[in-house]
Amino acid sequence: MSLEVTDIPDLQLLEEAKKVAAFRAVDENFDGKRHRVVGIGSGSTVVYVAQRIGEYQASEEYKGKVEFICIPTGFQSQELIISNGLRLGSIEEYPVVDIAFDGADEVDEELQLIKGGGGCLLREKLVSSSTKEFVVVADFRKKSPKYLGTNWTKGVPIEVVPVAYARVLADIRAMSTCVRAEVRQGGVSKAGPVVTDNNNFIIDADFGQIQDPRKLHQDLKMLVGVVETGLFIDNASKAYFGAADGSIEVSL
Ligand code: ABF
Repeated sequence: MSLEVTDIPDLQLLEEAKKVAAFRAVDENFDGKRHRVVGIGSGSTVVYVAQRIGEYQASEEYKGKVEFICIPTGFQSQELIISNGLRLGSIEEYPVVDIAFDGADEVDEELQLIKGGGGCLLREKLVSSSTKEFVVVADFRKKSPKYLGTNWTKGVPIEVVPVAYARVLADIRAMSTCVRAEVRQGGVSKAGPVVTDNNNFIIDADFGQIQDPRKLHQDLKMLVGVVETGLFIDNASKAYFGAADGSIEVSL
């Protein structure tokens, strides 16, 4: 689909919304004296998180005195960490993270999330489960009016081991709330399944409005071959939503 000239101002506003959310989230939550190990998530909003933390690292206050260690959730965030002059660490070296910032596909009123639209859900969940504070940064479109599954129709990403994909797909399609489920296509060759950083496949499953995300997550995790789901339950401590007019909404 080609972009119309009239779409460009909206895209710029959306970008501004992501930037204000990310900058505000870092400014209000990141404390370089306490937060030495920092999780940096994936997606387009977290780009501005890495930029802001890079600015802190380069500031008079921290330059040459303190080095933040940044833990990535995938290849893109690894590149972000490096390109912003930050020190790259790994979750194997630092299994306890002080604070982490990441985007989301949907956020409900209880701060339960759908993540994994970018395909990094396992590592994102590993980092978000290993951190003391998990701050979500997003634009206004990601806030669900009430239930997850309301805003977007992509559904819940589910990471599965390749050999089990057909079995898991059949099990998910047999669930009473499943509207549809497909293996995500468009990997490197564009003709086959997307392969994650962990060499797994992703199934995108649409369950319509999700009234009990915890139960759905548990049911999915019970299926043999499911490695992780994109339902992030009780992980987030705060969410920052940037609006097109530059204002911010914070959910606690
Ligand atoms: C990652 O990036 C994913 O979990 C989520 O799917 C996505 C959000 O991206 P963006 O910030 O581009 O909306 O955090």
